[in-house]
Amino acid sequence: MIKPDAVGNNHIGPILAKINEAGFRIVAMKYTRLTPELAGKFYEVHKERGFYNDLVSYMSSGPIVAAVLERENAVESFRKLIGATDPAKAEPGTIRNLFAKSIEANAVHGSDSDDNAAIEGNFFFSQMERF
Ligand code: 3AN
Repeated sequence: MIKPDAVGNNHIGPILAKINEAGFRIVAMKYTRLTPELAGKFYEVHKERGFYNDLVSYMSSGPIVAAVLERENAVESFRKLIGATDPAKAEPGTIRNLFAKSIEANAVHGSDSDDNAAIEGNFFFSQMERF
């Protein structure tokens, strides 16, 4: 997912270019906006964390881009490409190092396991929308 800060700052194009250059295939993609209810559902695993309410309002504050990506070893490779959750700690050249503003407004989301990638892909896309 490309988050509201990155969409609002016109970083969709440069981020997609980085994703393509790193060898990912985009198999589904949409520009949309999460309602607070949907953002709350997407981040349900973080419900007990102190930052949950802020995260939900932030993630529903503007449009996002959701995509399903394919590549060998995709989850690990993508997390390497995006860098650490806190952009101040993200390696130079990573997407969060280049485009993120803060630990909350951190430009992109990546699934943390193959199982969650399947769940999160199904959250945004039906079978018909994947190629
Ligand atoms: P990642 O996105 O790197 O997998 P998670 O899953 O631990 O990180 O956190 C999910 C999202 O919650 C992050 N992308 C970020 O927007 C937000 N977040 C995580 N930790 C914090 C924090 N300490 N303060 C504010 N927001 C946070």
